[in-house]
Amino acid sequence: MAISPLQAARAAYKPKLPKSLATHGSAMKAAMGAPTQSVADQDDIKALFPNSYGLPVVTFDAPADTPIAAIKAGVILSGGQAPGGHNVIAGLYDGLKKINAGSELYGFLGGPSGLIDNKYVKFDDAFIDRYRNTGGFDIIGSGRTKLETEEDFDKVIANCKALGITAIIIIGGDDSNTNACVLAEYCVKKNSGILVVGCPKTIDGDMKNEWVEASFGFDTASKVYGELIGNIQRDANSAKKYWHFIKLMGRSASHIALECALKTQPNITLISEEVQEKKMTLTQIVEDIAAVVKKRAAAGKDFGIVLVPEGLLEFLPKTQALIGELNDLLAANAETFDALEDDAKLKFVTEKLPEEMSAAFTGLPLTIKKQLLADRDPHGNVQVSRIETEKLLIEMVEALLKEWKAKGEYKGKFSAVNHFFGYEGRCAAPSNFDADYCYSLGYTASSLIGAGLTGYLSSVRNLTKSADRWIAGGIPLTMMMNMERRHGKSKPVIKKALVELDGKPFKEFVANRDKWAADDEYLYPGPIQYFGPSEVCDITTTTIQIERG
Ligand code: FBP
Repeated sequence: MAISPLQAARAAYKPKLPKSLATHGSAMKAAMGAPTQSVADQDDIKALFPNSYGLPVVTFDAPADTPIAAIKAGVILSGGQAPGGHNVIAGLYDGLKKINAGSELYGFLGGPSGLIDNKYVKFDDAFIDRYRNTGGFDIIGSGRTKLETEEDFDKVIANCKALGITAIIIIGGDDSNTNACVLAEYCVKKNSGILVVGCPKTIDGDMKNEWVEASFGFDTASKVYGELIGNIQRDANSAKKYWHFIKLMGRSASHIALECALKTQPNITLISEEVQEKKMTLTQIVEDIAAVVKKRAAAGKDFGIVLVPEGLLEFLPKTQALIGELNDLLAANAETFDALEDDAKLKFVTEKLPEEMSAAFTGLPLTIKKQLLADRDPHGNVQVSRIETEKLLIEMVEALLKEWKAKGEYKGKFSAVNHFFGYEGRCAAPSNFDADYCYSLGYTASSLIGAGLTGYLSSVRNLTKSADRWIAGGIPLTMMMNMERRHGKSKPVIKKALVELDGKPFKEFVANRDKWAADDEYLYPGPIQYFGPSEVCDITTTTIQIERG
């Protein structure tokens, strides 16, 4: 198979590991910390996870006391693609072989459904070598099927037992690791002898907490978007005739938008969490944007850049309540609703919604209404990547500027271009940071399994330091759980980490945004560099640097 010169050069890259693992290999002794609590709803979570609640945080500093027998493990990639997934699998494979050369790794195909339907491949050296340091999830594919029912779990256990597999590694985001947590509990309850370990993946960056400093893929994806935004800024600043509205992925939290703002210093960046905190309406957001357009026009600058987080609409209090109501309504009437034609769907919803919500729904443009009624993902989430918020904002800003112009309050020219950066970043060749971090996460996952641990998330910390100073270990999945409403029911799920408005990265942004709005202080990060000086090639995200000093 033909590969590009960069792929050939990257194939030879040797990812760095934390010193403890690089020195002792992956057969490690787990140093146990104190018992833990879930982030919220402790009584509910404890009752739902009696066998895995309260486990201690573990770290790996010293080698295992005795040799570990060969392990047969199975791995899945779950949810949206994120750069570095292949390196997690490579690290896991190498780690298992290092524990015992007789170990074997199976990859289940197409995400969680592969585990249920028993579709798998068996890895060997040549197979793994083809995917080292490459982007994408094409090694085994991914999917968003939810592992939820006892029937699913029983099939997973039966399939693993038939292959002799005693450990499952789930590489995924908050929803997928929720699956991992529930499956781990079930496997213990059923005395199955199968361990379950997760790895923190998602470009959205919202699977983080005190112990998980970053989800993998966030660094590479935001670097790709940063490059593209920088290029557009140069173009805007050269042509001086367009306002670019750029929607950025991140289904819920605005971490990507904030990171890209700090990297590129655009004129306007909306942060959904702030919009929610200030209980802003769409009209207020539009007025704020139009005010900046007007001010810049008065200074002779009819151009600029606006970054829009993908999940914005879900954070507008009114729309949020509307989406919550729609989710419950659609879940309760799924069969009837699915059988209706588009127009009938709109009518059905308008009639069934409470009066005030129905009015809010009716007031939305038709395209947005249809997008809000589109299928939920298997975890019950609105598929916000399909909602064209950036176009909606352009339309509304344009209309308001027209009004101001008619009143003689605005004299500029507003010509806008819309963009959506999402899929462009999800399968990029992982940055050195993600290549190292992912390989270390996979290697650490093998150590967790080797130590006989289940219900854990592979954790590699101290990420602002060089890789040799990273700390490898595991954190209990139940520690991250709380109760949330999904598909109209209260369910245990891993809590999403939103942008903290009292956190240092957001404060840094606030301290600068007025200056960035008026002046053109654009930064041009350029493409990811894989070879060259460390200060260019090995930098972590701006957010972690600011957060962790
Ligand atoms: P994960 O949370 O599974 O990592 O997915 C994140 C994401 O990339 C979001 O940013 C985006 O809204 C969504 O996936 C798109 O999903 P899909 O790939 O199903 O279109």
